[in-house]
Amino acid sequence: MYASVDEFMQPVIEKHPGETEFHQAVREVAESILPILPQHPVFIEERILERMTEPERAVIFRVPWVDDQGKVQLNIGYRVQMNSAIGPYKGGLRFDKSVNLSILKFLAFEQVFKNSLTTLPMGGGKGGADFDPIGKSDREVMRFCQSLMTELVNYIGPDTDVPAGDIGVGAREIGFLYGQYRRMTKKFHGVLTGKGPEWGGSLIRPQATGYGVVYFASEMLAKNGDGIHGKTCLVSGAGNVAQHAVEKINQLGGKVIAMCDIKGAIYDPEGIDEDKLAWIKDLVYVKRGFLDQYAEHFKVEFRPGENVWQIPGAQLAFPCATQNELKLEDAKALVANGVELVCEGANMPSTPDAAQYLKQNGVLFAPGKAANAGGVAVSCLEMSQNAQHLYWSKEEVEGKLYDIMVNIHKNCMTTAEEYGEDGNYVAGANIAGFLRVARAMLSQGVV
Ligand code: NDP
Ligand code: 2IT
Repeated sequence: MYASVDEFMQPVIEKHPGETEFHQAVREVAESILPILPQHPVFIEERILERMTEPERAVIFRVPWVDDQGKVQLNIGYRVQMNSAIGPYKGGLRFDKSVNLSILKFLAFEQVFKNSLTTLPMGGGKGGADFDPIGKSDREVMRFCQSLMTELVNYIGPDTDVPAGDIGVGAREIGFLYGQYRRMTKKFHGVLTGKGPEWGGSLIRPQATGYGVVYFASEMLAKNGDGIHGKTCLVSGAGNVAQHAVEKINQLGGKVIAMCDIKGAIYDPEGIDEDKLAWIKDLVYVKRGFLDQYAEHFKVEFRPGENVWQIPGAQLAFPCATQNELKLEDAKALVANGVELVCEGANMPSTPDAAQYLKQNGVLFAPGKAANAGGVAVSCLEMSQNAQHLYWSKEEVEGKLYDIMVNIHKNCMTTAEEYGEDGNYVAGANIAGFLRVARAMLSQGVV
């Protein structure tokens, strides 16, 4: 047994040098799991946590493509297949210029615990490329997706590994990827999720992550007899997760006064209502524009290069953009401004010191791997529908999503309580996610 988290981390850092995001994600889980291992000596004996920190497989490949000027462009493609003890690898693809192996390993690692929490049969994986979609034409995105899939096709399948969207990968990209997969394999089946509703996509999948995050926050507040109604909120990001979080907050009677993207933040004290949100959806997905245009159009304040966390007047905060976007100084501003709850829509958006500061100062804090699991959960519902060759109604899927989020919340709470960490959603999520995968790995031997 390890004397400290540092001792556990030492070989992880030595074997995966320079992968800071991956180290951060593993350390956060180790902090929750190492203290409970003495209650499960067989997991120590069988080195379950050590095995979980090593990907089953990671592939890296060249993605060449030709731009609109006829020039050859080159990107790096990846698929990290982290753990398949409880089901086929499942997790998104990210296209962003920051993508590297460390980021995808952290995301794949988080995905293992998240997918376990859903209680559905999904292992964890993640992939993507250092491709920057900003400023690329539809044709360029299509050629890139076709080139990426020409290699990725070798590693995926409906019972092997089922990718989906993430940052920079939405309906357009999933369409191009699916088209190339179908052309190469001559198969029409559920190999990707987040597909269009006409060709196998589940209703509510686009909304699922954002809606699920807000359902999770509602459950956290309901514990104290409170709710979203009448609350003022900050939401970072302006993409898939952020937009649908705003939509659900509005539906439940809350008000969102700020959002942001890579160019900066908008501050709209009157609230981003349904009509303004529809304008943002068109801006982001049709015009491929940025929020500075919202500020200009609706005559509200734009804060160039800033995030939303310094903006006063809110009680609830939803980080829905990217990893490490909420830093210690932001956490301090949130506490000083009276924020009561931080519910993570993005994966690992709070830095470790920020998360600790929020918890120490009495802010209700939910980690992404629990709160944003609604997206992958509905992805699994999409796989079920595809396997049965039928579609479920919007109401049916949203009802199942709601039940799943309520259950994840309950599981995090009761597990935290059981292990003496009452009210600690981070410990509850890590332990509950770990136990299911650990038991499956134990049953399946040293593989
Ligand atoms: P999108 O690409 O749809 O949106 C991402 C948003 O975040 C964009 O508005 C983008 O701005 C902004 N953003 C990205 N990087 C930065 C940055 N460095 N600084 C400021 N803003 C930034 O992605 P998603 O909404 O799908 O994903 C958001 C987060 O949620 C990610 O952490 C993802 O891993 C996580 N997630 C996603 C799920 C899903 O189903 N899609 C499921 C669970 C988690 P701009 O457009 O200007 O680049
Ligand atoms: O981080 C995530 O959970 C996702 N990007 C969604 C994964 C999925 O397979 O739907």
